[in-house]
Amino acid sequence: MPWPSEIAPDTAVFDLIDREVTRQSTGLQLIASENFTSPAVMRATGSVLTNKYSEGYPGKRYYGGNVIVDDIEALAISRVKELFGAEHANVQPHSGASANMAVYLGLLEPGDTVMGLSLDHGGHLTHGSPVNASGIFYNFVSYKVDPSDERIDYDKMRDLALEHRPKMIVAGTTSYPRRLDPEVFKSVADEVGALLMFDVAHLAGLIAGGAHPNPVPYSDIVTFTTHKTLRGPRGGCILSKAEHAAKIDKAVFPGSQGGPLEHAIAGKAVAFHEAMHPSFSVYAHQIVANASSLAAALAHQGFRLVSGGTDNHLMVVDLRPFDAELTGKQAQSVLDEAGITLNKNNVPNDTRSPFVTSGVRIGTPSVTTQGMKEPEMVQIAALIAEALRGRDDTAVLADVRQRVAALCARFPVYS
Ligand code: DSN
Repeated sequence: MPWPSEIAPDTAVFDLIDREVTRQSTGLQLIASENFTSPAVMRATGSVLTNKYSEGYPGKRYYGGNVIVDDIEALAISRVKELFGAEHANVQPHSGASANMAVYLGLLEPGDTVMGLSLDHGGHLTHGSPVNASGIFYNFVSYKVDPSDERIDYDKMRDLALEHRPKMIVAGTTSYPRRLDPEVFKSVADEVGALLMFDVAHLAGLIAGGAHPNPVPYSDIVTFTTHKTLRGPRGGCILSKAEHAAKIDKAVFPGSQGGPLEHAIAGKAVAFHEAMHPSFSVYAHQIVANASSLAAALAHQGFRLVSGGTDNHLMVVDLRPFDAELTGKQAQSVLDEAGITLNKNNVPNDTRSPFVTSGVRIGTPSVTTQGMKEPEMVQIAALIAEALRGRDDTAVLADVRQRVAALCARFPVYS
């Protein structure tokens, strides 16, 4: 029996995919957690590996026919261990959230006390938000940024750790523009006898490229996603010290997942290989240089940068000094119309709700993959400011939209 699409191509879906190709290639993609993955990664991800069941691990599967899959997964594991200098790797988590939950399942008991950065100060849902399983099953205590400089208050974090004696400290961020200091986290974790987990979903590519300190030597566990700065397929990964390997593997499978997505694992293997190439380090450093230029240019346009700027791939922009009436929600929607894609984001101690917000988060991984550099960052800041100033004027938005498309046409991502 042939597949139905052999007879009648599914134009409904493929037309929509074509429209998404156009959207991605004619607009500016500034969501800090997104990137353009390579054709090689997409080839692996769209391969026949999607047909295979392979519950278990290389050499210990519950199904036959895994001799090639074993080699693929073993290759992904050895590459990622080499890339980050890790003792153990599990490449099966379907996402960053799955990776984090597997770590908690493997190393904690329900009700254990854990510390994580508050979501509204740049942490992640899976670092103890009350609406997430992490906050439902574990007793998370949140540390915060210092209101005076909007950087993590390491002294208060230590005080909290001494008070609450957590079993684990989670260091990790989704909208924090500053460097994380693995040595400080390690010293606090050691002082209170806590396990240290770094969630570097956002930073993995910068770490692989040497543009951010590597927390692996300091941490019991490091989790990350493979599709952000690392530029791989959508998915997650867990690195650990050898002593935690058995517990982590058991918590991923059978603890929290069934069959691994071996097509995604093959895509991860390709991405790890690409990240080992010397050009990836140039890319990672350019992401940071671009973010720094974009932040400076936005400040010049009258925006306030949370913490005064950025050390990494992203910035959180406080819109209030630019226009006290403008919310993050409105800015996201106006900029969408102008072909500039980013997301609304709370600023620390925001008076507006997470659905409205006073800020936006902007990242440079995608535009850097396209080959844009510092001069284009200055143009992007001007386009953002112009669209937001003229947000009630459809002609202004149409004009910005056109100039955005012209800029993107100079930096085609897929030929
Ligand atoms: N959703 C991701 C982000 O945008 O930062 C985190 O999981």
